[in-house]
Amino acid sequence: MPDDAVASAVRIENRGDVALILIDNPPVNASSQAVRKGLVTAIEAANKDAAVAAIVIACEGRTFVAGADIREFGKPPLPPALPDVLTIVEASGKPVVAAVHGTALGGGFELALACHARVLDPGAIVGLPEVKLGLIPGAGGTQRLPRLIGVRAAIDLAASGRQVKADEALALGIADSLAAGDLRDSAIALARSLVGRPIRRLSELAPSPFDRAEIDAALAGIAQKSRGQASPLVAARTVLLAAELPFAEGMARERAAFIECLQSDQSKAMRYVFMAEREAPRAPQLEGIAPRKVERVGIIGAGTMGAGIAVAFTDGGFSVIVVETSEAAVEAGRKRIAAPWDRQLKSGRLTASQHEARSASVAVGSDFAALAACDLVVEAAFEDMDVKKDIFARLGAIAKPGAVLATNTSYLDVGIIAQASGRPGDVIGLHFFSPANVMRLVEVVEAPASAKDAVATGVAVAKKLGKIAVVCGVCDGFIGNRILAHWRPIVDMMVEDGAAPQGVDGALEEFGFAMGPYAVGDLAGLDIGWARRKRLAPTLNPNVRYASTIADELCALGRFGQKTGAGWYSYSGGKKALDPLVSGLIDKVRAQKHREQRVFSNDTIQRLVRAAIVNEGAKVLSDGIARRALDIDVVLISGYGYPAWRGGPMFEADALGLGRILADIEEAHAFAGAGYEPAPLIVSLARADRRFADLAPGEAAGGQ
Ligand code: T1G
Repeated sequence: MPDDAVASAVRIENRGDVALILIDNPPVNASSQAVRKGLVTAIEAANKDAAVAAIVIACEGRTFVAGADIREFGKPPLPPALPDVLTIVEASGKPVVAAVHGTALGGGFELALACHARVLDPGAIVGLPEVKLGLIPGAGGTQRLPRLIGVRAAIDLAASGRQVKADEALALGIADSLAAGDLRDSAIALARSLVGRPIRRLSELAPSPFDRAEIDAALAGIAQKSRGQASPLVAARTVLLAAELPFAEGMARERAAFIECLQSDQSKAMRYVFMAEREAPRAPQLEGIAPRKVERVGIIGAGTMGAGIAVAFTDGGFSVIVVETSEAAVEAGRKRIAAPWDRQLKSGRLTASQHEARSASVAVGSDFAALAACDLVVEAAFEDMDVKKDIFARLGAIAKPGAVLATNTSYLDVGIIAQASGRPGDVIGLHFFSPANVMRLVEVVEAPASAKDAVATGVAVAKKLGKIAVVCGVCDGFIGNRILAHWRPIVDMMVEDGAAPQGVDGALEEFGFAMGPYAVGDLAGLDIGWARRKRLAPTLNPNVRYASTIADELCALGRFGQKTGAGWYSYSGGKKALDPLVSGLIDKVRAQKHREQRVFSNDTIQRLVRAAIVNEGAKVLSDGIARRALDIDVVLISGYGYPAWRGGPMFEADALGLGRILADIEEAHAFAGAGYEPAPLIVSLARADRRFADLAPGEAAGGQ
């Protein structure tokens, strides 16, 4: 490590008798090897300097240390290890105060805990998000934090990975104070006030007493909520060791558990997802393309999606106008838009003035011409091609030159909509996921005529909304809904052949999905899929097994799910319950179709669903709808709840190996029939795989 790299990463400035140690490692001051070396040098120098009475550690740029350098993981460790650096910081004979701003996360928060006191900027955030990488805190967080805030609170933070705002950090005792003025001045003043007083080192404290039954209940809750991911429970149990072992032994156990997690498949998968989510918006075809400027945003339609999109853009700091078709719809839309802010005001997440400012910055009306002033217009009207073509014909005529015109369609051909506008170069798809102000994913649809800077504008806007943009091409359902429309029927076939909807839901929740497909259908509304099936009915391929008969019959009875109080399940008083009418309906359809019944194990359900997802993902890739496998993984994880600790379907298929995934794809094809043939890409990759070397050139592995 060259000395100048260390010197540029960490330097000391003297503030009278206080040594101000400044870390400067853009973009997020990750504790790289240079930072770690520089910290040791600086702490040792400050302790040797007789003119120094106290020490402050602060960071340049937008944030205090945001964690260990993720890019070092999986490579040979580079000394000094962060836990050892923090031991040196904490052992300082002179008081050390952390001046925390931005997001002090993971190793950054652990550095702050190794200091003897902490001053937070009022806007600062702290947290231990290691579990989001399949890890646990590995530099003393599980041992110091419970000694500061208690075991129960420390378990909550270490196992959930949640972020803690400054005022909560103060209330928990994490922050000694919040900076009233300049952060560094406040920290320097606090450091001076500690001179000559006993130094409080967390490692020397014992956690306060706690209720064991409460902890056991918390551990059980964490196990249940983790849905197959290991590290949250490991983190919680390691925190608990702080109450059972001396600090040094607890640190040794933390290190061992951290290394085990670091080497786990789950952590490799989650670290891939972390990088994939940041790589996804960097679509290769947009390199060097500047987005257009967007300040004023227009939204057509204030239904569920339109209202959610309006909230997302308003929360994102844009000026928003929403257009509806009638005064009644305007009024209803206004209420729908205000609803999340009303809830946040009630729960204290929004102040009254913030609520007022949000409501004031979105105008809802029925004057279509008002959209002419917008830089971006997002259409979220009824999911019908004729309706959308009419809207885009009108919009194309009035929107200002250079405005980007986006449709929020879930399935329809954006290319056709674009042509209707008369200015197809300005038209893209911005496919938000419901609720649009919550879900992180946006599919940015590049139609054949879309100008590259229009697509780049969609990506840039998504990032400003704090969302993850994935650029895709035009096909029925783009990436996510196309794959959903492919694997969803396979579970319906299982239900026709003997599986119970609740059994399928249970198997896929055991796989790691937050909710099973039948519960999701009831939540989203069964009428949406029904409308699509009716739209596609004339184009149905008679050779492909039709598996939506039961769903169609439920819809024909007006059972659209939670919104009608009944769907696959019944919902009285908001409680989901099995409904004998549904099992009767299933038996009737099974008899009508003379389906031979069989038992489907959880393993079979999980393997065949994953196989169908991977297989259609491979077809999405070979069709060029997605350019990279990571695009598919990011869509399935952030839009459809595929468990991140599996890395996404394409990552998991690679990890499983072509032989296994191809065998599952072939089993799915044998069960589901036409439409489930192995994708050429997978077959060709399988042929390239040494395990298929004995295949005669003409003999396709997947029965092509
Ligand atoms: N290491 C290396 N690079 C990082 C990084 C990290 N920890 N965090 C972010 N980056 C890069 C990121 O890849 C991107 O680079 C750029 O910074 C901006 O990130 C021992 C073991 C801090 C809230 O999990 O949550 O400490 O792709 O686009 O939206 O116990 O980054 O542009 O080249 O996300 O403003 C624990 C992870 C690590 C925090 C900022 N810490 N980072 O969000 O910017 S494990 C974390 C974040 C650990 C210890 C354990 C976010 C952010 P590029 P960004 P952002």
